[in-house]
Amino acid sequence: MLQQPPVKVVQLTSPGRGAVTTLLLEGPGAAGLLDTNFWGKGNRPLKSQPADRLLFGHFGAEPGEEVVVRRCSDESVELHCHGGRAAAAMIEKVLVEQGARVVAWQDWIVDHHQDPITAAAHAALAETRTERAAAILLDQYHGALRRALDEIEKAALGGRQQTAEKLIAELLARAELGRHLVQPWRVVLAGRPNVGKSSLINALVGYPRAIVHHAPGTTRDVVTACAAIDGWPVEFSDTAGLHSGDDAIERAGVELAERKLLDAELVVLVFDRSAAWFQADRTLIESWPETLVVHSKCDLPPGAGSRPSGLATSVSTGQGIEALVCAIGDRLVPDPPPPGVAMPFAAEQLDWLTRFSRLT
Ligand SMILES: Nc1nc2c(ncn2[C@@H]2O[C@H](COP(=O)(O)OP(=O)(O)OP(=O)(O)O)[C@@H](O)[C@H]2O)c(=O)[nH]1
Ligand SMILES: [Mg+2]
Repeated sequence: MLQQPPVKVVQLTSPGRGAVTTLLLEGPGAAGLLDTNFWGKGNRPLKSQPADRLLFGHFGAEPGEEVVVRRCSDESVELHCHGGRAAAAMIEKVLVEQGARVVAWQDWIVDHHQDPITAAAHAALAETRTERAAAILLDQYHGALRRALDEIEKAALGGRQQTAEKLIAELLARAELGRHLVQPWRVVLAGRPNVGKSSLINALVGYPRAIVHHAPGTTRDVVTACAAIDGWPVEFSDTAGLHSGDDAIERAGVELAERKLLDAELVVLVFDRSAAWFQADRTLIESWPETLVVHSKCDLPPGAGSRPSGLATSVSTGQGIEALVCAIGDRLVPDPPPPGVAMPFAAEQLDWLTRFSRLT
């Protein structure tokens, strides 16, 4: 006789503290397994209750954990308990002792989709942070990327190699954007000490994330903050002022800053417009030619020396901050994709495209 597979227990809400944690029990015997542990009003078995009715009761030995239960079918039951790790962990432990198997939500998603692209889009949707990125992932969930891949395959099989290559190139050109639907763009603010980097990151994210002080050398560690620019997820990093000093802690801060700069997708170099322009400033720009140049403190009288073009900003008056946000958005995504466009967003999709392009 075939043995029945164990009931799966999947946590559908994010791990960690929250108001409510939702567990799904799925598989043959799911409602029966919950019945063994659930006692609601009148102690009527779950199976005898109408489907989809919300039932309040308790789970486990008295006094039990307060839960709300919904039987979608005999093979699928939702259980909502208090948020936080303890309640869900206790319920999972009891169910596992009775033969259930805990399944990670990512694996549960894969089991529920025939197409790996739909499964990947479903999982990525749970990880994405902005509405725009979610809309693009939703397009992939609804088949935009699958249709594009099918078209490539059809073109290649039909001997239309050039069409296939063109379509592959189009998709690969969007790969960087696709990667950032879940991973934020890394934007690093750098410059000499006291030029206003921390003030600027605070203005960009809209709250006082980094310490601002009139003494140079205030920021030593890398301070990060996440925001959305034009709907794209961005991680800003504030760094220690770049200079060569004797203080060991400051030197360690500068080394950290330099490492962060190497890892950046966009560097915003900040210069204090109210201070004189030095040769060291020019050298800094030459070291980071792709950078976005900002001249800060433009509410103050300008310092001596002619300086290269850049965006004038002031956190005191707000001048140039909106323009800086737009400039960062334009640099990261110069050519925003139209709605509904196909976009690869996972490593295995890029592997497929690269392998397929070698075959055509
Ligand atoms: N008037 C004026 N002052 C500013 C502006 N931006 C920053 N400041 C002042 O400049 C000083 C240094 O600002 P910070 O933001 O701490 O500079 P920083 O580049 O992060 O400095 P370090 O962390 O030491 O490298 C503080 O006294 C700020 O209040 C501005 O736009 N206008
Ligand atoms: Mg600082």
